[in-house]
Amino acid sequence: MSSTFTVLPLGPHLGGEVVDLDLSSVVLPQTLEALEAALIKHEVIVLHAPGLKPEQHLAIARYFGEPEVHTFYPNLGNGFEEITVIDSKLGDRADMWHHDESFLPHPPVVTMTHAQILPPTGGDTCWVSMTTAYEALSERMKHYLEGLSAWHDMNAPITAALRQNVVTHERYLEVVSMNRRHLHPLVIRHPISGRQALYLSPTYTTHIEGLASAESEAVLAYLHAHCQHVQFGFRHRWTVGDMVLWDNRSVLHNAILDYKPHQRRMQRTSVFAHARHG
Ligand SMILES: O=C(O)CCC(=O)C(=O)O
Repeated sequence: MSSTFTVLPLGPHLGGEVVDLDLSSVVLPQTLEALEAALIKHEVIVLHAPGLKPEQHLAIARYFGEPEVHTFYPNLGNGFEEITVIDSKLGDRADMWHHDESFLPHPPVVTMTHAQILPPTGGDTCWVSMTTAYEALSERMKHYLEGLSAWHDMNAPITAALRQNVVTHERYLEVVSMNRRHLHPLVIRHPISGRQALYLSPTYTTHIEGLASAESEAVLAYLHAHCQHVQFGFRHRWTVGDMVLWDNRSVLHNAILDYKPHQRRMQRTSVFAHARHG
């Protein structure tokens, strides 16, 4: 397959920088195919895309899946409802380790975020390779996790946010009334690469089905600590115009909130699996 760009690895396990990409080519099938191959391999890819137009943003998104119109974040509107705006000035934040919307039965497979306004310093995003974290476990531990499933619950972070006094009680009730939670295997297999990955997060995962509460807490605490080993991670310092794509089946992410009172504004789209990827 011929590609019109080069991918430089940003770390031994995850992260790839796409260089020499002609932005006018991002709508071409061979470019999209090569971007997908890079994403599957590197799990997170960084494109330098200042001036990327909303229609190009959506052309990339549509190749990877069915773009989501986000339930509660604002969007660009005017035909670009699938491009969500996450603006710190509106109080929006994502400083928590998570897979996107893992409380859904079929969570988004890929998310792409395009930096619009950045603070002078800070506001980096971090990712953890959950495939590498899984592969680093002992064979005995992998065997133990086989067949276990855990609940992912949207109520968990909103309850924490209420206790921290960073959301209103009305917002808390609104989220809780949606009652969004789902049971997912603790170890998933990527449908394209075939690699296995841990699938849990300290944000949404509440307990492991079938274990006593103390057992579940101990296993989850161990796995969360394991995933925090720095060698599984990658941190991106944004420049305006950067577009980062990540594969929610392979990585966890966390957007660091360390830049108040400055503004950070991103345009992002997450996509649900196309039928072709099951
Ligand atoms: O703003 C970021 O860097 C990532 C935010 C995030 O967690 C998301 O868009 O899902």
